[in-house]
Amino acid sequence: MLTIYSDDHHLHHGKYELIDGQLTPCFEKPSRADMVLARAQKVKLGEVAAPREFGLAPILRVHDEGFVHFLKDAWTEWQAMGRDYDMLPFTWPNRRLRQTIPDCIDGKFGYYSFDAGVPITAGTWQAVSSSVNVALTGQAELAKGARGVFSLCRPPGHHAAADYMGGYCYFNNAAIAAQAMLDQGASRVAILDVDYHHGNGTQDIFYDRADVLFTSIHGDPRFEYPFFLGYADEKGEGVGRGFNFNYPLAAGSDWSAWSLALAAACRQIAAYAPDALIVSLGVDTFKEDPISQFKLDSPDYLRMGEVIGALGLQTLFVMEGGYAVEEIGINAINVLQGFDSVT
Ligand code: OKS
Ligand code: ZN
Repeated sequence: MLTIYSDDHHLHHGKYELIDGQLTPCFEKPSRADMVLARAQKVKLGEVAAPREFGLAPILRVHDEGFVHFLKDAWTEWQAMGRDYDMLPFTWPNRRLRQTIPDCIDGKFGYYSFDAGVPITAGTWQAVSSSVNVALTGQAELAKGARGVFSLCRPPGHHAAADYMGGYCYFNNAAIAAQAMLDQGASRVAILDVDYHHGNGTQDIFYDRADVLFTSIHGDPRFEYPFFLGYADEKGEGVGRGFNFNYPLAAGSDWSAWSLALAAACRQIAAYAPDALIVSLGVDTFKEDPISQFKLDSPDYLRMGEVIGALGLQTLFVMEGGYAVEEIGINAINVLQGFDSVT
């Protein structure tokens, strides 16, 4: 399988995030993608290609213009305040607060985010733009006829909605790739989000649409981030009703429970008969993941890839989460090798 990868992700390396009330070194760090790339090369998964530049147009098909320009100019505005350390937001427009866009950078950051898990550094814009290009280059290869392509995106994207970021995610790489497929003539695209966390951003972007089916298997939001979306009764709205499916699972879920949800999601995807499938590939479902509570083991990821491959669809894998850095390469690449083994 072809992998799309850029070193530009190294330009994004936040220092701290808030976990359990403590400022902690960021779990979402450059070594994650380095380990996945190293494993792809070690097992000779296939060619590794650099992304092409797609510019802002495909991003603006999904994201709000004010949001995109906020992200583009944020570091410059921050520096103009005499600050040279990581940006973090700290105030959000909660219930009964005004949904207005303040002039100052701190106010704007709160407006365009939903948590403090999105540090902005000097290289963040370059890294997040490049991550989108990695997804779009993979999409272009799929459009040319590839059966499967791996977009090794970093930073990840599935928590980012049209006009807000959060949870290590800035631009929604998978959603931008899905919209590009539709814009190039696809009628229906399915997204399967296997990351441990609910893909709230992707769900929100396509919630009122029937041309994208969104399915997600994740830690039950009653106990797990992002807490405020990802419940089983979220089925879509308007013409999008019946095109959104969530499988929240209990803490401690292993492959036996997880694979039942996968089988159900795959039945829905098959019934939808999409032109292509996008997999939001997070491997934070792993038993040793430091911030997650599922119990998948490394061989389970081979099975995951086989089940996804058995759908027989053209499939774009887009990297999302996974923080057990020692095993992230083995686990992510196992999914792709499992997929390749049935094609
Ligand atoms: C707290 C971050 C909470 C978890 C963020 C989860 C990111 C992730 N600062 N999403 O898939 O892996
Ligand atoms: Zn995750």
